[in-house]
Amino acid sequence: MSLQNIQLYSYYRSSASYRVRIALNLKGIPYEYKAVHLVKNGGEQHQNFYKSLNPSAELPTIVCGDQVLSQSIAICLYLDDMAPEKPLLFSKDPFEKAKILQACEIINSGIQPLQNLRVLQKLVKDFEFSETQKLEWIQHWIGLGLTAFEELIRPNKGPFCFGKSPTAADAFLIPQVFNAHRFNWDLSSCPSIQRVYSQCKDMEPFRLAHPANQPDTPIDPA
Ligand SMILES: N[C@@H](CCC(=O)N[C@@H](CS)C(=O)NCC(=O)O)C(=O)O
Repeated sequence: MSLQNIQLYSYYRSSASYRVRIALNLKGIPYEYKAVHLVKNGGEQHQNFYKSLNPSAELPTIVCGDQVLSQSIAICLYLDDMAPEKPLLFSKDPFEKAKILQACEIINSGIQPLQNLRVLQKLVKDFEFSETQKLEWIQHWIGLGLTAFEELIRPNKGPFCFGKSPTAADAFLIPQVFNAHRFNWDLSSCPSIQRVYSQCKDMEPFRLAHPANQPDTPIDPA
């Protein structure tokens, strides 16, 4: 896959898509936005066309010609391998790279899957969760994950998660902070995360990737 003419299958509020939007912007790689609505008509991610790109029926997916890739960590690693001359999302140093992956995985495996749409739909449909129970569930997993993330990055002086320039850890953290705000999880116990958020939020690669600024953002986002 060359990094020319990339298409990104995305949904404005999908946090995993938001990570890849930030990563592409940080690396200065242009892309065409292909919207997949996760809710409309039972979810366009379940349509055959999209499942032929990603059998997991999840966003994001990048496509370039006949080359197709999903899973945000895999995509970010690939972008670094293909464009190492651009700012790196992971470090060249093996240990620093592994620490960045550790941070990404706290969000990618420890929080996001537990608040994913299909999980919440199952809790409501088969276990009769009320809106209040659903919110408590989401807040519980956000709290566990972000508290661990805070401990992980606290020894660093910043201003980003791991030093003076943004990495994949920041590209994963900022969408999760968006969800913490969305689901009213109080970040006051996480000063390092708040510092990173203040640093990133107005930077162009992050601002352009924000759910409020996407081609499929509704005029009145719920
Ligand atoms: N680990 C995956 C997570 C992908 C994922 O769960 N995407 C969500 C949106 S953030 C999705 O497409 N959910 C659709 C559904 O639950 O039906 C990644 O990093 O790309």
